[in-house]
Amino acid sequence: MIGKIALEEHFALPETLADSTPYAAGGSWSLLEQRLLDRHDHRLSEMDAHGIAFAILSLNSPAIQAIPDRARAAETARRANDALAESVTKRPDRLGGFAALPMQDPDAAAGELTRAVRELGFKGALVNGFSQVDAPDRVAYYDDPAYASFWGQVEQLDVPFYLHPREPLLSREPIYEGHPWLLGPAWAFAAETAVHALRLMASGLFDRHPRLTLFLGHLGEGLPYNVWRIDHRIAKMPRGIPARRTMAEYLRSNVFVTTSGHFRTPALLDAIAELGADRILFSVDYPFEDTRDGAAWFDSAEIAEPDRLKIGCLNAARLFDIPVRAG
Ligand code: GRE
Ligand code: ZN
Repeated sequence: MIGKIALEEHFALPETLADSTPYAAGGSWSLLEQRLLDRHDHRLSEMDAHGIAFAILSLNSPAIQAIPDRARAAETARRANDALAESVTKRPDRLGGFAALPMQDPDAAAGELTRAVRELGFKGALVNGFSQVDAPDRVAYYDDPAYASFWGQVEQLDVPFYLHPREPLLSREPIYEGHPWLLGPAWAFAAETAVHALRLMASGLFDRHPRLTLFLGHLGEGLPYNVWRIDHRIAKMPRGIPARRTMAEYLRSNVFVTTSGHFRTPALLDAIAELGADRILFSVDYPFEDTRDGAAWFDSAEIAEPDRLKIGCLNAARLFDIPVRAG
């Protein structure tokens, strides 16, 4: 399929690059490094080679979220967004931007998102999970009441908030001790991100802001598969949950998921069954994943052709106002 649109595609600033060193597979750091720093040359030729017409770029992980100093987090986010905006301006026909946000300071985050959307033309925000605030072991999750006005501003700007994975803090997660192979994209990313997304839903965030939209990568970080049991058990044991609706209802009314790094047809079919094909969007997770793997899988996955068109490009074109070049 040509004309695909991809939404979880990353770059790095020289100063955030080191955050990605743990994810270089088998001695391939110099290649990963080059690809994270490049925002045009190789990136666009990979997109050309595999039928991707448009990509929305975002900063690597955890980057801003791992800078406890509020002022430095805000400055770095601003620099990242300005650098990305400059690249997007050179190829507005191929590239868009999601803003990095200094969530350490909710007002600064709302201000930076507003600037990124109104002045830089960005399509929304992509945030790498919880933020470390003031000290490396102090964390903030975004269901905290301190984010009430931040979320109001996101809803008002009418742009999505992409909750992207980051590594949990090992000081808080002894379960991974001695099992490094379970960290990162193998498991810990999904576990961390799924719980954070459930915290947002269960907090009643989407009752207060019904037009707010949350994006999740990796086919929803396991939530589509697990949501029936989550709701089944919450209904039996609500324990004072603030949310007025079920998690499945929020998945179907406020959440979109992308195929980033999860190139598996039975998992895609499950996500289609739980959320509907209008809420699923193609992505690769370049350069942590190979564009070839994601595109070859998606182009020949056994799904209905109208769904392939929606997931491959029509949903993103509608949501982000991107021209359709599908075929
Ligand atoms: C991601 O962005 O989701 C990611 C990384 C590093 C390794 C794998 C991966 O940031 O999926
Ligand atoms: Zn990613």
